[in-house]
Amino acid sequence: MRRFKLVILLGCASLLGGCSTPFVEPAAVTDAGTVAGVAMPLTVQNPSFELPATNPGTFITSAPPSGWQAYGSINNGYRAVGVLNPNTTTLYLDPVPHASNVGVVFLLDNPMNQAFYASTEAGLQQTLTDTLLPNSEYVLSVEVGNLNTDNGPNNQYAFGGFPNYRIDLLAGGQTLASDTNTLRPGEGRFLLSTVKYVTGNQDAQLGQALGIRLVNLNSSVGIEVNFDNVRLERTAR
Ligand SMILES: [Ca+2]
Ligand SMILES: [Ca+2]
Repeated sequence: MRRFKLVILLGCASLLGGCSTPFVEPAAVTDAGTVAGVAMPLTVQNPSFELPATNPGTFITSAPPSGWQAYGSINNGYRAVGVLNPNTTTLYLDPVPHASNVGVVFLLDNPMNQAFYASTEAGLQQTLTDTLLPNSEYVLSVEVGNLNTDNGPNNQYAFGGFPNYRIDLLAGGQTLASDTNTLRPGEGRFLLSTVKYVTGNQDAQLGQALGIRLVNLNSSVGIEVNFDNVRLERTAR
């Protein structure tokens, strides 16, 4: 393949007359060392739920994924969090949004009646090392998945339907902003949720640790919500 070199002509090259020195305003550097107007990713532990690794067509729900904690009533039995690798299965029509695994929040309140739900929300959460800074825009992005019913011979769970979800951006344990179930991914599909929050100089939670919470609302027939590719960016203003 041939490579073309892009030549950028700087300075005065106008044939139409008039020649001036281009002026570029220097970017403002904030107190945190970031450049105003440029989105900077913040560190999220295990944002793609690839830890622990699990083989295609298998899941691990004996403990929260590395870097995440259980939120709400979780017993790692019929109310469980963990990871799933849906590759080689029919659980998803869409590809996994990032790498191999997705995060799992599985809430089955009555194994004898899988259409029953108790509306007791639960999920995954983590506290970040970054703290809430003034004069900043935060954008939290998460892929939300609606697990399909597996028609395989070993399927024992009725994954049809969707139990609804919420995604919270936190600081100091307080909710700053949420996406409360604004999206409805189809069966076997993922959709991208975005949560934004803008700080000024006076926000009560300034200086407190940021947090992310991924919730299965457990408020409709469907048992499981999956999450993937969690990203949080800060743009200084
Ligand atoms: Ca992943
Ligand atoms: Ca479903």
